[in-house]
Amino acid sequence: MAIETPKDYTAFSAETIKAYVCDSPALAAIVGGKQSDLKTVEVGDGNLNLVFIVEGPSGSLIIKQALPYVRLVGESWPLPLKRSFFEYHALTRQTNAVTSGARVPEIYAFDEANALIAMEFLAEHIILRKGFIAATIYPKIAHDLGTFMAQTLFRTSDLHMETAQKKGDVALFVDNVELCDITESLVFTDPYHDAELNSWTTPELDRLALSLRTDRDLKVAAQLMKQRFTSNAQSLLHGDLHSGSVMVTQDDTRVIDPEFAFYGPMGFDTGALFANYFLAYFSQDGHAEAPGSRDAYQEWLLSTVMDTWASFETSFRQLWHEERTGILFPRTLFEDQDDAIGSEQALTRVLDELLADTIGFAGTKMLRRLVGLAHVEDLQSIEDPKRRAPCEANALAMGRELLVGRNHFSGMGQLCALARAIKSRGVSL
Ligand code: SR1
Ligand code: MG
Repeated sequence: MAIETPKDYTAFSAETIKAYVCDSPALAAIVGGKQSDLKTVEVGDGNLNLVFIVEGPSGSLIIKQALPYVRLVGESWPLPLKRSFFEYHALTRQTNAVTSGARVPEIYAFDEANALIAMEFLAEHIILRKGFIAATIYPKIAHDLGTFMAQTLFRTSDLHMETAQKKGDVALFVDNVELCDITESLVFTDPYHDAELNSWTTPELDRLALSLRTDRDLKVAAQLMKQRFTSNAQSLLHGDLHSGSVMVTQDDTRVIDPEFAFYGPMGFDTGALFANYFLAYFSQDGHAEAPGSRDAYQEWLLSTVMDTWASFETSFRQLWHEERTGILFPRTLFEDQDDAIGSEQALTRVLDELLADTIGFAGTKMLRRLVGLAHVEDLQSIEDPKRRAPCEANALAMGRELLVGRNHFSGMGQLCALARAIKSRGVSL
């Protein structure tokens, strides 16, 4: 289906963005100087958008602009510009929802006609995924991301929000149709049939990749998770919370790029992050400078899995006790009747369900990065397919176990034990 691009939209270049910035009083005041003083570069390396760094004598900023098509594929795959509108509104809600831990960049301006957001340039930060590839330890990410997820997911849910506001917001974000459609196809369906844009390390991974299509338990599980994705408007999700959507320094963590935002199941965001921790884990053997040289880093990744969930749970429990002001599990049924045990029982049930969702979604998010359209740099940057394929085979085995066995894990410790066991026995190609 062709999507019409509005007439007043211009896709900028590193050169033409200079005049745009100078013509905007708010942006010109940040960068300072004249047009000829500005240094600009286009640095977008994601799948969808243009990203410009603009530096002037007084300051710098980032401009992220949506293209009317999928950058990764080209103009043959049109994609509406309105994703920028959803990203902007998700960023404002996340700004309000987070009071500690990871934050989103400061937003300077939103231009709906040009599908463009101007925001803080995080010059010192790098993309977390690149940090993982370089085996860099980030001591704060577990706390910061666990807290970010708990705060954004709890505070945009029926556990906290006023009902009219929540339903109004669900109605606003439900129009992010095309981005949801990408997820519905690319994450939940395409890996399990001969979708045109699928790819994998061939021929090494052929047998395992093709086995997904005849794995009945796996296909049913993937569709059950898809059903939870499409039919469960629990919270405002980031919608694409992988390690490429996180920027870090040693002491600061930021979450970027919520253009896939919509109201969906909490476990989709948490699952995405844990999937990417495990993808990073299995990729390390392909980056190891000598056998075993990344073992300690892999253990740090697993400790980060544990600590992120612990931080998420701690923060979620605190919000449950202090900010449960919405329509679900009202205090009138529990605390106001001196029934603290009932409140704890309900919280345990909610967290158990969330853990199972997290694990199931994590499984789908791992598998799609191994045999679907969009792969991850953790694995793609292992140049030798003979080294890459065993890492991918291990990750594929983990993804399958998580998806099919999602209701049978008691906690993140079991997932870490499974990851270690898969690494140590190695999956046959
Ligand atoms: C066609 S877009 C492919 C993927 O890139 C984004 O990061 C999302 O994960 C999407 O599924
Ligand atoms: Mg993105």
